[in-house]
Amino acid sequence: MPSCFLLLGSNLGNRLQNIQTALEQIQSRVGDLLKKSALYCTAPWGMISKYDFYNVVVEINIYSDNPKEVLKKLQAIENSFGIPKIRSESYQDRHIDIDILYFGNQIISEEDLQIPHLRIRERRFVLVPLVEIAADLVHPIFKKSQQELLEACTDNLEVIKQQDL
Ligand code: PH2
Ligand code: MG
Ligand code: MG
Repeated sequence: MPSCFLLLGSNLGNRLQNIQTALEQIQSRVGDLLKKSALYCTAPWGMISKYDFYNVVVEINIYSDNPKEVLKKLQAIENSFGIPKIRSESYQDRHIDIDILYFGNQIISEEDLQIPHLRIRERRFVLVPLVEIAADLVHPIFKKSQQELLEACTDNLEVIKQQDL
């Protein structure tokens, strides 16, 4: 089974508890947790919000080789935290957000699913935890390691290590 990298984010409620609960649900319904980055406190990216995020990147060994099935399960986990009242095009404060960053070496470009995640290289809050657990992992399109992507990243928003998980 391919190994898959996920980003978890929370900026509402008990952020650490939200992330821990989501990780337990991922472990029981989606795949075995292989590696976990530390917990990072990160400034809101691409949105105006009073609330900083907690972000974590994990590597999992997924139980299914079907990315659409994995996406559905992750969305079900997100929805168990409550469905946002307003459907909006812009980013919103969230109890939990789970994004697929990489799914093995697969490249998928569909309306509801893009893998690798389209904005990895623009986001320090993704690259810092990724480098912590997978510095040498090569991006299947850009052919650059996560370390190289971080070195080239021009995002200056704060990413501060909070604690180990
Ligand atoms: N997620 C977003 C938009 N902005 N900023 C930070 N720091 N962390 C996130 O997880 C995040 C964000 C959309 O999903
Ligand atoms: Mg997201
Ligand atoms: Mg998302």
